[in-house]
Amino acid sequence: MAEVETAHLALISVGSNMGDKLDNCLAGIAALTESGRSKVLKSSRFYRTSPVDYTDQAWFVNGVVMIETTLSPFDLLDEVQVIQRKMGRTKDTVRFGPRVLDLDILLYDDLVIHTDRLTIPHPRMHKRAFVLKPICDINSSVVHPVLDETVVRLLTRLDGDGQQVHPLRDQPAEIGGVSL
Ligand code: A4P
Ligand code: MG
Repeated sequence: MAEVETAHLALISVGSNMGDKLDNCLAGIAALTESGRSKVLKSSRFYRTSPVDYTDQAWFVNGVVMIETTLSPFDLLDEVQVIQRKMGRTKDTVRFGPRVLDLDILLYDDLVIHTDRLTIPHPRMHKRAFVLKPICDINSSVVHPVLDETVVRLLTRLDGDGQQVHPLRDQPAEIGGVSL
C-alpha cells in the first residue's frame, strides 16, 4: 500500500531588496509550489520595510506565506536554497546584506530544531517587525513554540525601536495560486 504523506504547516518569510522586489518575492513563492509538494494556504500583505542588522542598504519588500507541505524541514530548506540560487542569489558578501530573494523557514508545525544547518523557529524572527507584522495578517494568535508568546505580543515588544513596516500601496491580487 502506498504510504500516505502527512501534510505539515509552515510559515515562510520572503524578502527582496534588489531589482523588482515584489516580483522577486512572488516568483520565489510560485517556485515553492512547483514541485507539487507545497501549496500556499494564506499570504500576508506585502510591506516596504527599513533594513535591519545591516542598515546601509536599500529598503526591502517583505511578506510571509503559510504553506501546507509534505516536505520534511530539511527537504524544505534544500528546496528554498535551490530556489534562491536559481533566482540569481550568489553567496552573499555581506552578512544580512542585499539579496534578490531570501526565503526563510520561520515555523514548521510547532517543531523546535537546533542543528548547524537549520534552526526552527527562525532564531531572529521574534526581533523583526518585518516578519511579525505579516504573520499577524495571517493569524495574530500564532504562538512562538520556544518563547511561548503570541506573535502579536512579540510585535508590541518592538514598539518604539524604529523598524519601519508599511503596507505596499499596490498589493498583488494573487500569490502562489491563491487569490487575495
Ligand atoms: N538556516 C538556519 N535556520 C534556517 C531557517 N529557519 N531558514 C541556515 C532558512 N535558513 C536557515 O541563510 C544562512 C544559513 O542559515 C543557511 O545556509 C541555512 O542553512 P541564508 O538565507 O543563506 O543567508 P542570510 O539570509 O544572510 O541569513 P539569514 O539568517 O536568512 O539572514 P536573516 O536573519 O534573514 O537576515 N531587513 C529587512 N527589512 N528585511 C529583510 O528581509 N533580511 C536580512 C537577512 C537582514 N535585514 C533585513 C532583511
Ligand atoms: Mg535566509
